[in-house]
Amino acid sequence: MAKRALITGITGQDGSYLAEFLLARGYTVFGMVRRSSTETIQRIEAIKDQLTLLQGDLLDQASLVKVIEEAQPDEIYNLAAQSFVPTSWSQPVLTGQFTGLGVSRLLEAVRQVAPSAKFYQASSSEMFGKVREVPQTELTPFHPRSPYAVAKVYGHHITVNYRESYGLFAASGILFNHESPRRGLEFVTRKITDGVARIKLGLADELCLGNLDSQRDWGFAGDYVEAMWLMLQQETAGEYVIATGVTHSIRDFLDLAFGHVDLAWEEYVKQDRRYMRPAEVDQLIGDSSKAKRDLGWQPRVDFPSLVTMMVDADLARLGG
Ligand code: NAP
Ligand code: F7E
Repeated sequence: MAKRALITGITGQDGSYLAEFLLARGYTVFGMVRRSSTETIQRIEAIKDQLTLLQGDLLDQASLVKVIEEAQPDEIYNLAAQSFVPTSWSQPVLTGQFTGLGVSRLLEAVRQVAPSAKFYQASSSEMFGKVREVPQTELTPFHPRSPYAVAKVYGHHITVNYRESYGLFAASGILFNHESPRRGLEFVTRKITDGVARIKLGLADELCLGNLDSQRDWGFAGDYVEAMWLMLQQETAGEYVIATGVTHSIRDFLDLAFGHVDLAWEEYVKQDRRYMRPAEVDQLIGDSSKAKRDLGWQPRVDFPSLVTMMVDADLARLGG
């Protein structure tokens, strides 16, 4: 019989890639979506007929119980969150509710309704924040630098706690930044590739950014959803760092993205204090040796291919 998977956050970047990945492996896929006055299913438009979408919200316990009762999942992927770091300073309580306590609500519903389901929690490299060591591993202490990161630390620990308290199969992937043409437009990579395409096509003449010096370990979202799935195929649940092991600055990203269309970014990029953060994460670089060894996972798309894939997709979307 086909395995059943439930994805929260199915309308987001990762949710859409994971849904495609699971459908291709013969899964019956359920997606939890929250009510909205406008449609939010653009990223899953092409596959929506193969999905069962169920209405629920991480803020509403009863809705989570009902969604799990209806889906009867073998595997649950909790990808839903308020995921944009700057918004976590302007809406810290809401971020704590969605991104932190939302995990408790979902785990409680799993414990009550489907205790034998395997559970995946989307933890984040942002938990390392002001990093205590380089590169970061599963054992590196956390020092979160934003309300988002603090909420993710809570979500991470409560996942471990439900495993230890109730014996749930609850795994946590500590994923470093991963991007794609489906990345939200407000995140720096997509903001740059969209800006490059607009400038190249004569639709814009500048791009305003914040801190150009921070460094990130950027991978491709399509590679990273495979790691989520692999974590739930193991005999026992654990924590895994998922990263490329290579770090680049925003300036490196600008060099490649503008260079791809034969433009010099220095002529178009302006720095704007509005995009600076109250506390910054300066440098992230992950060591995913454990995932490579235990899951057999490794990234396929390298940094230059990721940047050019995103620029080309934005050029095509905007008519270039
Ligand atoms: P995303 O594109 O921002 O998607 C977030 C998803 O969560 C959307 O489907 C959104 O639904 C849903 N959501 C938000 N609040 C909700 C609520 N109260 N109830 C139900 N659904 C809600 O994020 P992503 O980049 O795919 O990331 C997926 C997960 O991985 C997130 O938990 C993120 O924090 C985490 N993560 C991401 C990265 C990364 O680099 N991308 C790295 C580490 C961890 P709407 O469409 O209705 O807004
Ligand atoms: O910022 C700098 C900014 O917003 C990256 C989320 O998926 O990954 C993501 O969080 C860096 C920061 O991603 C702009 O200061 C400069 O240093 O693309 P971002 P993030 O904060 O790393 C982690 C792993 C997650 O878990 C999160 O959910 O870029 N930066 N100028 C800028 N950033 C933005 N957004 N906009 C700028 O104009």
